[in-house]
Amino acid sequence: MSRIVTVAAAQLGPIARDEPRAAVVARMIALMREAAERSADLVVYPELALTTFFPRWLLDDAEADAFFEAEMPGPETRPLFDEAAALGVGFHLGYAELTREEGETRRFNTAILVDKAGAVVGKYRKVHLPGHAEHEPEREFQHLEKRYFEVGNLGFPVWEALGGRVGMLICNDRRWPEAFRVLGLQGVELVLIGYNTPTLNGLAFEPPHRRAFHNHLSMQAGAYQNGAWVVGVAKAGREEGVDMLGGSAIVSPNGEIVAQARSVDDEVIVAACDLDDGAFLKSSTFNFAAHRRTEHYGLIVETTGLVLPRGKAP
Ligand code: CDT
Repeated sequence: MSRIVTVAAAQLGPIARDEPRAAVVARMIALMREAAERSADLVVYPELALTTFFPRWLLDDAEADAFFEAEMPGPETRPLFDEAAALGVGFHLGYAELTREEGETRRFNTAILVDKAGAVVGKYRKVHLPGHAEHEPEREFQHLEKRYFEVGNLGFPVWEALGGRVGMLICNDRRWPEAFRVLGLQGVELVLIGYNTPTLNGLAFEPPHRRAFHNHLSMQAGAYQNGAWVVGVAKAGREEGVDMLGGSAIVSPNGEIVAQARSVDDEVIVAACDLDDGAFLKSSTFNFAAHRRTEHYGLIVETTGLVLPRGKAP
C-alpha cells in the first residue's frame, strides 16, 4: 500500500521592502504553476511569504501594520486561492496576521493550509518567537519578532488533509523537539515549515555552514524521531542587505533529505512523499505507547535540578 502526496517546496528569493504584494503573489503563482506541471498536490511557501522579513527593522505602528494581512484571502491574496482551485493544488502560506479577538487587536505569525478547492482547512500561529522586543543597537540587524507578534494561541494541531495527517510549525519552532513531538504524539505524517533564517547571527559570529547545518539537523531529527515527512521552505538570498539561508528541503521520515534547493532564489523542488513511509518507525523504534517512559522524565528533571515539575515548590 502506498499513499503518495506529491509535495512542492516553493522557495522564495529576496523580497524588497517596497515590493508590492501583487508582485510577490505573481511570483508565487508562477511557482505554483510550475509545481502543478510537475504533478504537485501541495505547494508549500515560506514563513511571512508575502513581504520582506520586516522584523529586521524597528518600525512605527503604521509601518509595521502595513506588512500584516487583515483578511485572508484579501484582495491581493485572492488570486493565489483562485489559481490553486483552478489548478487543483493545495497550498501552505505563511503570513503576518492582524485580527480582532475578544475585542482586542491581535498580531500573530501565522500559517494556513488550503485544500485543493481553495478552502482554508487549518491555521497555526507560531509559538516559539525568537529574537527580542526592544531595539538592540549592537546588532547588525534587528530580529524583533517578540515586538511585532504575540505567542500563538492555537496549540500544535494536526489536520486530516490530503489523505493524511498534516501539521505545521513555523521557522524557530523547528529547533524545539517538543514542538515536533506534540505533532508526533498526534500521529503526524507530514509537517510543513516555512522559515526566514539569516545566514549570519547578527549578534555574535557563527559560521554560515554551522547555521545551515543546524537548519537541516533540526528538520531531519524532527522527521526521524516522529516518523514523519518534513517540508522546510526558505525565504532565501540577499534581502535588503541581509543574507538569508536557503537550503529548502524535503525530508523523509527516515531523516534523509530527498530533495534540496540549489539556489537562493525562487525555486521549486518536488518529491513524491509516501505517507506510509513513516509507519515502520512509528510501529518499532518510535512506538510511543510501547517505549516512551514519561513516568521517568519528571524524575530526571527533578534530580538534575534543571526544571522542577509543575506545581512543586523549590
Ligand atoms: N524567523 C525565525 O524564526 N528565524 C530564526 C532566527 C532567529 S535569529 C534571532 C530561526 O530560528 O531560524
